[in-house]
Amino acid sequence: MKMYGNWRSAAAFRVRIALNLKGIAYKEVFLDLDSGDQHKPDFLAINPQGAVPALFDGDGPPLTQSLAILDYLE
Ligand SMILES: N[C@@H](CCC(=O)N[C@@H](CS)C(=O)NCC(=O)O)C(=O)O
Repeated sequence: MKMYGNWRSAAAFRVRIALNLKGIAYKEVFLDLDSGDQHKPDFLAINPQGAVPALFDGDGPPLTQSLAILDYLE
């Protein structure tokens, strides 16, 4: 899996913790929220809400909203 996150995002932490507890391998792409990476067109194409986390499972569509992602992982 591939997750877009940020080191101080509580929502991204939620997903990171679940991925680690479940032993799911993932790669994390860190967005610099202070610099506005979340508002750049490349990321808005992934999550039009301009927020992390966003998770990709294989070639599937991007998953957003941390609680919905937790549900998906479960
Ligand atoms: N309800 C969303 C909240 C996502 C959210 O607000 N993420 C924050 C970081 S914790 C963010 O990306 N903010 C972007 C910004 O501040 O522009 C979730 O649980 O995933």
